[in-house]
Amino acid sequence: MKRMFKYITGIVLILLILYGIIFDLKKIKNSVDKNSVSYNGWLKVKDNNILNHNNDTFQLIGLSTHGIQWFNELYTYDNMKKIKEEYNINTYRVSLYIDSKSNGYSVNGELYSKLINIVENAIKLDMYVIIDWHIMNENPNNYIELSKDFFENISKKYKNTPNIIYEICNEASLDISWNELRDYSEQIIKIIRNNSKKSIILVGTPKLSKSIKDVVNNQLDYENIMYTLHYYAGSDDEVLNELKKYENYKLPIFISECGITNSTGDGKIYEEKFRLWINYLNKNNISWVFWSFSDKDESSSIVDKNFNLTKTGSILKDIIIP
Ligand code: IDC
Repeated sequence: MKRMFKYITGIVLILLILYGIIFDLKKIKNSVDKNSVSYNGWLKVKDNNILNHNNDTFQLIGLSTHGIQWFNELYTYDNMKKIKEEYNINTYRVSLYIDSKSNGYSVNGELYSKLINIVENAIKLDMYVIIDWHIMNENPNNYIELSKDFFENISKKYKNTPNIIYEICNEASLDISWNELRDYSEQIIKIIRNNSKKSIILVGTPKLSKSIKDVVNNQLDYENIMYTLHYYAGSDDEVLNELKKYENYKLPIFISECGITNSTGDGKIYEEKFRLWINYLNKNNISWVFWSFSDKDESSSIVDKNFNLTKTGSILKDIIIP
């Protein structure tokens, strides 16, 4: 009788332990963040899609910083964490302005360490992070040596880091042809690829990154390249038209900047148009980044000086997490 009792208690104990293990495993499985870099790993480009390391399609959705020479204090780990959680985003884009008028990197070498700090915050948050060489309405060749040097250093530093995505020219001015831009891009891509074999590289397109018509039949001959388009709801109807027009080409497109205002970044908010735009992107699994994560007093900013969401910030939240 005693023996029987011991035997049954033993079995019950074993069952309890097994149940505990299974329950814990389930908990661990449920707590895996499917939006994170740990889960998705190195990304790759296949036709017009981004795939994660299990070859499942994946969409990046995120926010772009404003110029880090002006708003560096805003991009602390805590603030970036709050905004990540508020919006459930998986990507930050860090804007490194280059021009001297904006006190950019060409005259302000200190920005390098500021950029690294923000990139490191994003890595700690297990997010993808786009390093944006923020050429603004200029010829990227004006800074070609600086650009080569920068991408050589940074791609060496991050050659084994799957979080990093390189954007090698934000917006080239209207007078630059695709051939010229393509040539610039090829020089920089070679440098990055020499260090980092797999990272996705985002290439700016003509007309301030608003036109792919010359790109579709003259693409770069490298893997894991995507072409950027920028869209502002108040001024860029033609960008959406162009996207639709060239849909069949399966060009890998990345929307590295889009906004709910007109292209000045200020003034009226175009909520309806912006919603239609995002619907189109989400339906087609096109990755997008919003301008901007800043508290500047302009209508494209998502937070105010007290770090509360602005009207734009609230609309965006409702769009991302309906
Ligand atoms: C805008 C900022 C604005 C700043 C201006 C010049 O919102 O505060 O005064 O740049 O530095 C872009 C650019 C991006 C612009 C944004 C909105 O890439 O730098 O930011 N925009 O104008 N392309 C189209 C729109």
